[in-house]
Amino acid sequence: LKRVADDVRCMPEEKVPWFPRQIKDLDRCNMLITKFDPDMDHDHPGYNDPEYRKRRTVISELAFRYKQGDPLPVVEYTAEEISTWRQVYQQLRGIYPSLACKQFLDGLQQLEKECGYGEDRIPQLREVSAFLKERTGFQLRPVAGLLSARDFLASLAFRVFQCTQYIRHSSAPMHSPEPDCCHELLGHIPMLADKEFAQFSQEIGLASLGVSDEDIEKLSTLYWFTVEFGLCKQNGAVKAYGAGLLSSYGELVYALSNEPEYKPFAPEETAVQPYQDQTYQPVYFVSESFEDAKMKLRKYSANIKRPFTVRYDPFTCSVEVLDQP
Ligand code: NLE
Ligand code: FE2
Repeated sequence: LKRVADDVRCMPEEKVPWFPRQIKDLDRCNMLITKFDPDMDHDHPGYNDPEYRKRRTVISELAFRYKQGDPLPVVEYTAEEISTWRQVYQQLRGIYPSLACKQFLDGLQQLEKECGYGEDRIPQLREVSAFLKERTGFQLRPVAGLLSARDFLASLAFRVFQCTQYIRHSSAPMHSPEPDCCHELLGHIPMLADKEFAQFSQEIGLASLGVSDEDIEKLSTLYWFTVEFGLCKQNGAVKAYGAGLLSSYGELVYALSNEPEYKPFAPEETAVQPYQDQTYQPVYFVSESFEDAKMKLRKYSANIKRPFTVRYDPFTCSVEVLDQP
């Protein structure tokens, strides 16, 4: 393998989209999708609540100002915010044992024992990031809202998970179309405490660097139906491993109710399935096991065409770009 010139514009294939090469380049991976913004979307439950919108602005500022390597911002949550968290936590905690996959339950148990998870307080990103770093090398960075798929996936290549820090509106605790701290802390973090899942998440990230818009779209659709809304068989029962389900009481119950449509997980087909991001999914993909979903998605990612290969150097936290052998 020979090393190619540092500048991607010099590569044989002309139009390789820019991608981060060093962990500090993630400061440039902050393209937001203003889809469910409480200031712009009339259907957002916070649209008519000026207090809530003000609070969102304050918390967004923390993310906009953040630079890689800064200590993670600490948010003093209000009594109302903690009460929303409590409601979400209590309700979900009650149904996790019967509906969540084993890897998730293990992770959550560790977080409750060692990272202050519980219904009485909202964990701070700073402590959760330190916990994950020790377990799987993942770290968190704050983000102001829903990110573009390309930027979100790119951060995974560096074992960085971009997390929102605001909480959903108190009038709609059971489901939110946009990510919030309940979604990150309850849906994603327990899974990211699993070594293999962490490895697999980074591989998806690496596979996304510099690929075409079309491949990003497919990869993010796959991410959607697995990491966000995936179901898998475990000991003869169907369980949830997707973070979007594990942070929404309403959708978690619905997804395992036999009411929606279920299809076997098959990457080529799943990658082109149109998806629903306003409300519950009409269709879920079920894999034979958690491992099966991981293996199939990993295989798919590894086969995406690129005129170069990438390799992560954990010593320098950077991505090396190499010519195709
Ligand atoms: N529907 C999820 C929830 O209510 O927590 C959020 C999904 C974000 C993709
Ligand atoms: Fe998510």
